[in-house]
Amino acid sequence: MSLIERIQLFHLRMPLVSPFETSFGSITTRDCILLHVFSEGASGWGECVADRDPGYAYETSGTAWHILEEFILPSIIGKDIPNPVDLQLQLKSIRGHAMAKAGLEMALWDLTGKQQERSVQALLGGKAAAVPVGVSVGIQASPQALVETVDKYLQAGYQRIKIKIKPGRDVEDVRAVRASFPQTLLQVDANSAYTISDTDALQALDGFGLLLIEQPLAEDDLWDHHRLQAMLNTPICLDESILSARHARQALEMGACRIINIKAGRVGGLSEARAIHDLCAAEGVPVWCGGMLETGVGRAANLALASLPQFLLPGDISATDRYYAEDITQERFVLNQDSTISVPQGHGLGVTINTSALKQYTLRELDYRV
Ligand code: NPQ
Ligand code: MG
Repeated sequence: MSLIERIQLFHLRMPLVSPFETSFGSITTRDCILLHVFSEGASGWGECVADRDPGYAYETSGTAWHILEEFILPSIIGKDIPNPVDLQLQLKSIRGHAMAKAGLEMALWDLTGKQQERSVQALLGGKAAAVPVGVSVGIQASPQALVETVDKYLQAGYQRIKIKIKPGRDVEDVRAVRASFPQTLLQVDANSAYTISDTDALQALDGFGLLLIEQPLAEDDLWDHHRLQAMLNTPICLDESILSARHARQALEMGACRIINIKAGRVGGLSEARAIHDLCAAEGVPVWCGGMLETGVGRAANLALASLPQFLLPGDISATDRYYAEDITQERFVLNQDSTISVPQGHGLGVTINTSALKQYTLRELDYRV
């Protein structure tokens, strides 16, 4: 790469096309921070996926802004970072805050791709021209309403459905969807809403032919996931619990899961995400790409990542219109006939910013220079 001369931050708030409800709450807007890094005439964009509220993870757009402004940007401005994979080491003295770090790293991947006239897909080592995707469906008013929503997404062409569950809204929801769609690829995500004493409720899901049960227990609880996995036939997939390649190795050694959801933001960037992918490839463990309701910037990065060969299950990378009526990239991602989305082939992430849309959704900005 080259000398980091200037970094702009944009705190955005984007309206969602419909409310999204999970075990941790319901939202109608999505916050994120876009980063724009300048170096010797080139620039790159990245997205920090922390949201306004600490529902999915402890990081928020507020904490990420603080950590970026006070610690991360001062430690890299004016520095030469030859390769995005060097960033983790450079930021080693800043503990935690994976999403803040990952946002910057994504911008460095985009910048590097632009400088080298290569796609981020090629830089990461991905090959597939398009990747299989599914849709994540929030908790609906009733099981009947859920069936109608699922039907709408199946009509739109999604071949894999994930439904959000929580205690009291699990087996009847799954039963209703299964009764209407016996053959559909189906999985559930609890976002840590259960404890090991809810094993009965989770075992009740075992007979529905689910692809996986995602993150049933607490994020800091690999051990009880191991105990639960031993009592389930359905594979457990970990999301929130896996914050590094080391966690992934330990979870697999422990038998805490059989599948891993990879999100670059959760693990501190695309480099660590690729390291988890490589570990799982060596172990023969399937992975898939999670989603964080990204704008076109983060969506492009997810597509590049999900084109690596061990991404064997469909990703939570839906078409732009599943989340946003208007996006801040000029490109909109659409679902192909075969439930895939094409991987951008332009230099870097392969997206361009719609500056008027960016301006429209910006709550605050920061211009940081040497
Ligand atoms: C998951 N994503 O796999 C997450 C959860 C999630 C697509 O299901 C704002 C910020 C809203 C982060 C909603 C999907 C969110 C969010 C859901 C993360 O667990
Ligand atoms: Mg999840």
